[in-house]
Amino acid sequence: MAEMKQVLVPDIGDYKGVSVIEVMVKVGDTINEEDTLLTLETDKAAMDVPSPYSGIVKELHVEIGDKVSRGSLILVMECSDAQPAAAQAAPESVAAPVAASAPVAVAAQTVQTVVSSGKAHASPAIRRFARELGADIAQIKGSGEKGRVTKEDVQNFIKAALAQPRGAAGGNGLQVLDMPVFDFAKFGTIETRPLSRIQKISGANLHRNWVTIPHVTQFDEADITDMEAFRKQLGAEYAKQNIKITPLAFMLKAVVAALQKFPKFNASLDGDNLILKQYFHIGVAVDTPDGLMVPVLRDVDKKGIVQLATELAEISAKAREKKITANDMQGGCFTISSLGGIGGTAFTPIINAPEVAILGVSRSAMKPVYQDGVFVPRLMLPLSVSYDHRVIDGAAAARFTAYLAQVLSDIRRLAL
Ligand code: CAO
Repeated sequence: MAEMKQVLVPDIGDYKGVSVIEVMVKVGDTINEEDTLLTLETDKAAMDVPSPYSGIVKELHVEIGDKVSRGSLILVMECSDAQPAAAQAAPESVAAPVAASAPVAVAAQTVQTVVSSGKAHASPAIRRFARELGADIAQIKGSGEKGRVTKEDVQNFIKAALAQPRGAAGGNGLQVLDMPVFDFAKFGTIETRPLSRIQKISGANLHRNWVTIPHVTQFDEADITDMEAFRKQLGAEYAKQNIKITPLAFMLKAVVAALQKFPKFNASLDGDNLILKQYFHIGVAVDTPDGLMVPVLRDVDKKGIVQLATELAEISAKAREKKITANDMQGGCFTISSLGGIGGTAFTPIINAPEVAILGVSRSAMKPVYQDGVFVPRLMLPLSVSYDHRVIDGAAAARFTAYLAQVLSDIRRLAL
């Protein structure tokens, strides 16, 4: 049967006239035994007052700023269940103590926690509330007395976080530890070199793309034996005009053929929409002494291998001579990062947002390939396609990469 019970301020040691700094309940709330009702603060300690009963709050007799002492009436509650052990053990006029065994000692410990954080000023109950909602109390601006973080501040912080747009442009709410500061000189001689402007800019972009895009990398190999034979033949023809035909010019064309067959790879995410592009501008990662740059070759679908080889040489020279403009690096649909001239068997390139996929090319090598019952030596090119899994499924990525390998293996397909 329902019973009305008074909840009083419990034993709080020798403190009298203690300030109420937080009231966690209101009339009509259903609360459980041990839920925090309010937080009190003395000049030395902040302490939570838990509920000795489960029930419904019928009357509330305190508000923030009130001064209370042991025995002050906090609220009247309608309880339907049997009285809990803690309440039974308490003196009739006083509800359960602040903490079950050693109230003041526990409260003092709580204060130590509050003070040691050094950043946010918040009661233990508010800290717990923030923790339960996954909010970092240190990031919440307090609107209460002396900048104290209130329950409303935590709620508003969570609401604001939820209202932020998802995706690369929105706040990502990553809650990670700060990197510790190391004194490297303690362990040996060091030299400090500032990062170049390009390194700082590309580093920040790479970091954002790495943490905000769910990357998966698909690996495959293309048999480029025939392509290489043709490239060498073409290279000899154009050498007198000083045009170097590198494998990358063929890859640009092959990538466009694959983008045309799989349009989702030639897209960008815009909120809940996918923007499918009908142009084919391909970025090429260029290694420069000052860091990584990604100039964009325009309308690759409309250009031939020789023209692309020429433009590639021009744009990479421009990048290395620091003559590249912001315009030269904009509007890309897909990026190729080729480390083939250097080495390696595979790698996992980072997507160049807002693009949704990137091709990494490693060094080709002669390998024995089993064909018609015998092993034959073939020149195999490793391909690594990283893709945004929000846009592209694994099966589509496998088909795209296999198709790319197929086109490179038989470049006559570029003419189709
Ligand atoms: N396998 C084997 N050899 C390859 C090859 C491959 N996949 N790709 C290129 N090569 C060869 C070329 O044929 C050339 O050989 P020769 O000098 O004997 O003709 C040599 O490697 C050097 O090629 P290159 O670098 O001059 O030309 P490229 O078209 O392959 O690359 C460019 C141009 C600008 C992409 C390249 O110079 C570059 O900067 N690569 C680095 C990109 C990068 O840093 N990516 C990482 C980004 S993430 O950090």
